[in-house]
Amino acid sequence: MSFFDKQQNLKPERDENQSTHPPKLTRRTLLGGAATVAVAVVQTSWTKGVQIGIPEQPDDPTRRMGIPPGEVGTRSPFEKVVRKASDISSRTPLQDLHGTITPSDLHFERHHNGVPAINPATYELLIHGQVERPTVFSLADLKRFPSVSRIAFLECSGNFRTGKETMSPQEICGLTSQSEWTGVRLSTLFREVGVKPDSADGRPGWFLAEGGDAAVMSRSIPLRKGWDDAIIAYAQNGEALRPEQGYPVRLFLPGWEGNTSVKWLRRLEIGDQPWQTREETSKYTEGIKGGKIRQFSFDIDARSIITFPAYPVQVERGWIEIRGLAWSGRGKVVLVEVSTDAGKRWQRADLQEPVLDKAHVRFRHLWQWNGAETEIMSRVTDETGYTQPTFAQLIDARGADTGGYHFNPITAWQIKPDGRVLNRPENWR
Ligand SMILES: Nc1nc2c(c(=O)[nH]1)N[C@H]1C(S)=C(S)[C@@H](COP(=O)(O)O)O[C@H]1N2
Ligand SMILES: [Mo]
Repeated sequence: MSFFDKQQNLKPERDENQSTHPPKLTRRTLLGGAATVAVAVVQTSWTKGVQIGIPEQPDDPTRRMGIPPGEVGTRSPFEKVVRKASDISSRTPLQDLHGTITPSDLHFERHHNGVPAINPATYELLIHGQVERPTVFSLADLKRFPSVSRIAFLECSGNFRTGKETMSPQEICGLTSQSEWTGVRLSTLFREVGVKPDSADGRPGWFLAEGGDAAVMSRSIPLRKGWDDAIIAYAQNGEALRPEQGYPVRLFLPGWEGNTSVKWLRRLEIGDQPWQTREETSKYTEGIKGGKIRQFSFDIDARSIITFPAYPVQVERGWIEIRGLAWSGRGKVVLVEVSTDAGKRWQRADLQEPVLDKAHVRFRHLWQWNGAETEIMSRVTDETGYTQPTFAQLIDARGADTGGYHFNPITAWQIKPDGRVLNRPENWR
């Protein structure tokens, strides 16, 4: 049946809530399904609108003055897009987003002792230790240096959950988000205070990054990363950092586990060995085969996930654009493959340009679903040649006790004959 045939089938809607007006076209009307279904969807979204407190809608918005501009924008009240939050973290609703930039108010949050209130006027960053000129920088000082902006993801290395079929991308791996970060290169400040490129005996140097929150969260970072691409960030997506993201200043280490991007940064100390802080000894280490524990797993391993179709959506047979995100902390994504037959055959997905270094990349793959039960999944390969592993490969490499960090398995979605999309039970542990 063609699009035009379907239009003929649409009958004018008549009920108590709506006076007679031309039937509205919905995406559903355009893409398939019986005409009666299309009408039902219009009514459903209308009813929802009333329930969530939308002011009474004129039948024709062109006949009534709209609301005037406000000081800050708002999200349409029809868009029920939220971070799901616990006491210690909130998660980006990956299944509701498009493109690659995470709206700042939907960036995931992870804090070890809450969000501190820091006055930017009295804020100070101390850089000391093995430097020629120990220095205290105000926020204004930091903003005077040459600045840099960079689009990159931030992911918590504890970003993996599974255990039931009814889990969305947000629940499985919502601790990853992407922003444009602006600040001063740490290498600029290193030169300013006189950090020597290497310690005298050639050992790699380290620096300690310390937060000014109630957790006083601290991590030891190889100096190399500071010289390479570390940013002392004061802005995110064009505005000052959000308090939840470290206002007024955070360390941002592109591609490295989120924990090292210390928020509410107040102190950097230069030294020649790691400080062995809590976050790099009892936490943020993971088991490897043979009962050993690996420390300082800084890089985020390449990962991808299909964000559409994914739980909780229900799909209809016909053309479906499979969409998802892929990223690697080690560089650029070079290949994303999608399987629509439970991993038997893989096809190259399209990557949205520009493909940026250490950044979320949007991939897409057109698929015609015939209505039969199947599984869909994606896997990414980065420029180092690393390919995203299966759950079984990860368990095998780590031994039984995975510790839960740096767990980036291929995520598969079951497509049920009725169109429900569910997390695959084989991923359970
Ligand atoms: N000072 C401080 N920095 C911190 C944390 C914290 O609790 N305190 N949490 C870390 C962890 S575990 C992660 S994953 C990231 C989360 O950054 P976000 O909340 O901006 O997403 O910040 C890191 N930096
Ligand atoms: Mo984290």
